[in-house]
Amino acid sequence: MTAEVREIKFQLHGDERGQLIALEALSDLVPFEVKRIYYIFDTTPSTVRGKHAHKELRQVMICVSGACTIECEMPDGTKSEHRLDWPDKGLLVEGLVWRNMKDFSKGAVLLVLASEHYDESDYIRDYDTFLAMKMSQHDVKS
Ligand code: T46
Repeated sequence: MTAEVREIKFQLHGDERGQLIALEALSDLVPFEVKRIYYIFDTTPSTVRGKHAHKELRQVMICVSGACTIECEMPDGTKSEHRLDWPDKGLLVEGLVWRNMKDFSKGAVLLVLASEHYDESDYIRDYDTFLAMKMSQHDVKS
């Protein structure tokens, strides 16, 4: 699984009644079968969640209410920050990406579509292990 982080803009179907967004699995915007959905809410502004990477998991994150920031570190060391502050913004995160979720606004709800069922063995929760794994991934490619 090649690591990837990509911002996604969903199509709005809006009219005078309000907005609607439809997401379909196995599409350009959600390029996997969705096997699990979870959501994070009732956070505090100072909370930092995540602090882990995944080996194989593919996910699309959407802040369906409020806002939060996703901080990512790629296997090549590239770091990026993505503010999800409107429901038409999504973030595709795949493979070995160290991620932190932070700066939650009051009432933020972060919805996540995931390609696999929950599996703790897919998590890398130790940063030094992530560094070692990213070094070996980088070495293989270079
Ligand atoms: C991720 C970020 C964006 C389950 O039992 N089932 C689940 O599907 C999930 C996601 C979690 N859990 C349990 C495991 C822990 O005991 O819920 C507890 C909290 O999980 P965690 O500390 O991993 O939560 P976050 O917010 O740090 O990370 C979550 C996802 O776990 C992770 O895959 O990419 O959101």
